[in-house]
Amino acid sequence: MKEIQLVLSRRIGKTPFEERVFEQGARMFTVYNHMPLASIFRSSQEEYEHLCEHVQIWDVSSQRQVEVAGPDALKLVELVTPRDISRCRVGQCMYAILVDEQGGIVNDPVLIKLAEDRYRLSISDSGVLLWLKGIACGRNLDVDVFMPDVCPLAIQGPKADDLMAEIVGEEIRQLKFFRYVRGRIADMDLIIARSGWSGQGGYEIYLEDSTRGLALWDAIQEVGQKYDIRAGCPNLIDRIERGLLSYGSDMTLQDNPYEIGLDRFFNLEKEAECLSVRALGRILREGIKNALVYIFVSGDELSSPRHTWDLLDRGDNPVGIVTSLAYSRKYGSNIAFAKVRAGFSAPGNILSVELGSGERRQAEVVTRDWRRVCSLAQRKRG
Ligand code: THG
Repeated sequence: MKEIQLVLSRRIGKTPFEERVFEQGARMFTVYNHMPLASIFRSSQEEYEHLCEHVQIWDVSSQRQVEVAGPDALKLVELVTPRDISRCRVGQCMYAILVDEQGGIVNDPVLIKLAEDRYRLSISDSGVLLWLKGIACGRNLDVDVFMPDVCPLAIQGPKADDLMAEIVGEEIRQLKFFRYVRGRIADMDLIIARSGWSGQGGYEIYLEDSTRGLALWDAIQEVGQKYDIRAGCPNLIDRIERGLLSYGSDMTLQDNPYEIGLDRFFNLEKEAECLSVRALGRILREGIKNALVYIFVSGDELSSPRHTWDLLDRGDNPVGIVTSLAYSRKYGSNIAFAKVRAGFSAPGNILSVELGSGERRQAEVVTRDWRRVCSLAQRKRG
């Protein structure tokens, strides 16, 4: 395919680390929250293998921060997510899906509680700032909603623990998943969380002064040399194997959290007022019409669809779409997320995928629960 170039104008934000990302070989980018986000350096497969064995440093500044601060901060956050935020403590992160008054998914941020009256949402690719400002205005809430000068940098891979222990101290090894501490790197006070968008584990460091981005990057990379650290980016193969969903691809405002299986992160019993509770209750009563499932697509290696591919039943009726796909050597198959009509979501169901080229491939529903894909896929092969 002909190479397309991306023009970086003022409308596309500059990240504090991007110079290093460009220098260190990023070849392809996407735009995420109006910021450049690398998607390939060498090849997804090569980077996947390196990520599974060593450690990588990722510029994920495009996971923009939306801060909610003031006396009504908790009230506003509770309004926009069905998750029970009253149980979140300072020092904790929570995967807090945002749902609108009709039950549609607005975003799926990682929420960080900084203080009783101060929260940060580390957002996926949609307009959370304006949504929250609109609600705060409309309800006369006493809060500030703004994007602070804060950018996350991810350190992912099995050697992330050794690397970070060497940089900030041995105690960091004890940090639990989705907890954060304050640490010091390159003379900066930073929030360091055990989180990140990979299946290989690691940390996310929140830079609070964009003029010091390169200093932070260089300090980590210097110590990282002996761990074979490389610049990288979220990896498609790894994230599909791990079951991490991407807003805009695997879920949109048109989908509700039950279809996507994200209802495991909330229940409708929480005490605080919430915009989506009534709609979610109605959706439950009326029945869930679609399901996000894991499928295996037969044949040789395919690349992820630019537009969604249709899934057809045996009578050639469209019954769903493929939302993300990658070839997994671990499972010896193309693996994908697909959104299908509820009647077609049972494991073992055979469908066909209509590729853009007109070619057809067989697709088998493997499981509705992507956390179980590993065991199922291994059983299938064994
Ligand atoms: N880190 C930070 N911000 C982010 C992302 C991130 N913003 C955008 C995007 N990623 C948000 N989406 C997700 C999706 C999944 C997870 C994190 C962010 C995730 N999920 C775990 C899982 O599904 O197993 C754990 C969820 C839990 O147990 O609470 O980590 O990556 N800063």
